[in-house]
Amino acid sequence: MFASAGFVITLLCFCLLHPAFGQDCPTKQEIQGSLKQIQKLLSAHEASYLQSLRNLKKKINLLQNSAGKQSAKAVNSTCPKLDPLTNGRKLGKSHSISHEVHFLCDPGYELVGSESRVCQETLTWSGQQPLCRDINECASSPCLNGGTCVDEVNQFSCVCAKGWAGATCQSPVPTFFVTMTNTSAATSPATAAAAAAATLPAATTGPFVRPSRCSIVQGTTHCTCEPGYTISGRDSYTCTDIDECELFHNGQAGRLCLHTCVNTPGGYRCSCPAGYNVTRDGRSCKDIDECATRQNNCTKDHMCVNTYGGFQCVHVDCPKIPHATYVKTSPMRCERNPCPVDNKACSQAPNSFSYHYLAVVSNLSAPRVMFRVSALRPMGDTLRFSLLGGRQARRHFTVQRSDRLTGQLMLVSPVQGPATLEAEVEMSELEKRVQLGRYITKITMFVSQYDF
Ligand SMILES: [Ca+2]
Ligand SMILES: [Ca+2]
Repeated sequence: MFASAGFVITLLCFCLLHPAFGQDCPTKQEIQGSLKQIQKLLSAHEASYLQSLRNLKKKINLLQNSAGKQSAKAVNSTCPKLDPLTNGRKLGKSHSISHEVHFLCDPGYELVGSESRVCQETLTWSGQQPLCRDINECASSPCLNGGTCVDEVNQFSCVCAKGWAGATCQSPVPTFFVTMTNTSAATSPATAAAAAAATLPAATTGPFVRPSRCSIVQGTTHCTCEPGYTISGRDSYTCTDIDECELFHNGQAGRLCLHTCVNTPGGYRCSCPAGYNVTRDGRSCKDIDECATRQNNCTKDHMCVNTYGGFQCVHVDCPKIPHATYVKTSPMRCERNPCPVDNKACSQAPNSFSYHYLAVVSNLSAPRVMFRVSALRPMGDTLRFSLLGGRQARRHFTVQRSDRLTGQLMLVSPVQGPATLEAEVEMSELEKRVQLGRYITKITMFVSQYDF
């Protein structure tokens, strides 16, 4: 539009300066018409230009306004700090406008007040500051049959009226249970068991029971038992003693007790037969040494021999053999009196008898050396060792030489106790095949009933 207007103006000026153009130049009316058109164009253009300027100004004002507001907000745009929640926690850390924080209570507590709060344009929080209140588990009166409810954090317990038991006092108490709870408060479980057993007929001493401890988590009741007890099949509120003796009868780790297992309320104990004490680890049995602890009744002319599970009072009498007499040279040894000259029967009788007592456990593994006989000062050139005694001795024993001067009594097969075995080892001394002397060692072996 500007280009066409410029052309008309230029053409007009050219005609005015060069009259030679004469009749080719537009008429005065035509020029006036053109000028009017140009004027119109310019006016329209001016109006549009002014409108653009006004729009621009408006936009600048708007920008200025919003920039001013932003800087005002930046001075203080957060809500005040919120108090921490006792027995609960606050979720959300931003305290800026339009941000939210949420509140959550610990298990066992309920929220009173606003669950969430928003930081408002006015820089204040919406809603009320909440608090966590302990849930009163007793509110629903869960204890039955006159029981008193005791509210605890996240759980409750019932103090039952006499004759009732269970987490909610729902079970009538058997007679023996009353006996047990009365005694167990002040005494050990073992004593309680003994008391219960003592006051009851054997048929009713059955499984020991105790109330369980229950808590309600998200509407579900969970009950637990003291150690040694488990929730019984009857209901989920009664704890029954675990019979460890029955449960671990043939455990992988071996027998629970080496002798007898005694089930007790909440546990178990091992017991031993007479003559034994329970070992420090509580599992095994240890022989009582009656000879060392004066728990024996052996008289003065007897000797006390401690055995596994008991003791023996032994007395040595020298043997009576024709043509020879013996005298006791020590409590365990008899020696032959000197023989008359040319009394062959006497000189061929054993020179001495020695007595030895061994205590062993039942089922001792075999073969095994039980005893050794040695010559201290051999007189001849040869020593011979042999086993005397009947068939019983030969069934269990044999005699071997272990070196030139020593013979040994061997156990060849395990012996099941209780039993007493006897064996005699003869040692002969020879010089050029002529017997110089015979020495008898009598060994008595006390085999216990048990293998511990
Ligand atoms: Ca038990
Ligand atoms: Ca003993």
